[in-house]
Amino acid sequence: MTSRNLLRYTIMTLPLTFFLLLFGLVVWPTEATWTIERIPSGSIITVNTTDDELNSDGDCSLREAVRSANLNSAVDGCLAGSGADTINIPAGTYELSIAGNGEDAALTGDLDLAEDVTVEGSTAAATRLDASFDDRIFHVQSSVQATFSDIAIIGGQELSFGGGGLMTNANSRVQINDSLIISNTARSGGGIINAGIMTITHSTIATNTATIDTGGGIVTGSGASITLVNSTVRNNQGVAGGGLSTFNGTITVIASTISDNDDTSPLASGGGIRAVGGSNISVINSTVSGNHSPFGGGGIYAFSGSVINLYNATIANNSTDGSGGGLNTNSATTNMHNSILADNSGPTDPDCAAVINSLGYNLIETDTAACVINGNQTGVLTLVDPALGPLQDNGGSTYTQALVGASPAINGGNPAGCTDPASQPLTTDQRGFSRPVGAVCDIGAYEASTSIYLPLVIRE
Ligand SMILES: [Ca+2]
Ligand SMILES: [Ca+2]
Ligand SMILES: [Ca+2]
Ligand SMILES: [Ca+2]
Repeated sequence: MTSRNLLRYTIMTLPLTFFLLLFGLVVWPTEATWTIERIPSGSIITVNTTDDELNSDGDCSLREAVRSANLNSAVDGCLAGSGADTINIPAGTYELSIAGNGEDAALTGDLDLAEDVTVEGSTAAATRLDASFDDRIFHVQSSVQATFSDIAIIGGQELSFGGGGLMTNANSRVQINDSLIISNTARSGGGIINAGIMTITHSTIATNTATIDTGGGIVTGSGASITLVNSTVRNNQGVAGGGLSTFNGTITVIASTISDNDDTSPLASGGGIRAVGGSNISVINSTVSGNHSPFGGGGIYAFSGSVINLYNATIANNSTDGSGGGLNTNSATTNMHNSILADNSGPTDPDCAAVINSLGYNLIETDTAACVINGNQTGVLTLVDPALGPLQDNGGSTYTQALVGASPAINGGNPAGCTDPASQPLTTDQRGFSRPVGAVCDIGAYEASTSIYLPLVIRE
């Protein structure tokens, strides 16, 4: 093994080592065996000071509220918790300052959630949680069900472990709605490290950094899963897997955009999404655009037994200095249906260094020798430009790349209908606009209409 290959091998196995240490001894339940005894819904605990404190001055800080919810008893001026409580956090900036990493009772450092709870802000723009110590902001412990809504988690840092903004333990179930996870930093999973079942809707994960390992935005562990719906993962940086990364986990991207994420190691792969060790990735009605990786797979990289399902995906404008600007897979299965792989860049194989199992009706612009298209060739277009517009607001809650002019992707989809991997019809495009327009749906995440969407409307 040359020193270059040894370094590459080391980089590639770092996440494996890390996750075996993290999750290797955990036994994961299947969906069929999953049971959680729901505890009764509890109190509404309203925070009434922005100070980070645990004292007896008569008010209710966020830390005191978390302790009330965990202990089901009154802590300082907070209402006593009583089961699955709701913590209300009014508009304001809450700077966490009581330091103490590695503690799990919400006494110091991160706010540890030990019992089912809902954490509700006012809006993500108005309720801002920040940290000025070396620890993340929230830690959801094993088997806890937690919902976060309308908050911004900003500036957490966890430099010895993972999850700068949020960490979840095994068997947790977490829902994040209408929130921002921004500018957090960690060794692994700059924004989030997830070991449970997580769903994120109408939220943005942006400008987070993984300093030593993978997953600038989000890292998902072995047996864990993350589902993104109407959400954006953008401008994150990791050593590898700049946007999202998993080892033997599941990532499902629905009506969402993964954009402008980057890898910092020259030998790293997977700028937008990185999947290794038998992972399962689905990108449905979604856009992967503008991501970069030095070594390969600027958009998506998959390795060692992973499965990728691309259904009405648009994978465009990603880049690499190595091979496979859009897509790079090795010993992985890549199923592709009604999807666009175009306008990516790289020195040898701009769009693809992969063996694709076509399910028909794909547009793959640059069909080089390293980009093998097996499977169903019906409706497969190569060596044509899809005429994509720039990634921008075209309506809906996420940015998309419109089909402009006489794009060959328009009405190029499967005449039997655009579907998800479970063969369920996709009745809207990524933006939520009706699909199909006309008799046949379009290839990719965007369904062109006969009228042009104008983001700015000036009324008389
Ligand atoms: Ca107090
Ligand atoms: Ca409680
Ligand atoms: Ca903790
Ligand atoms: Ca703590």
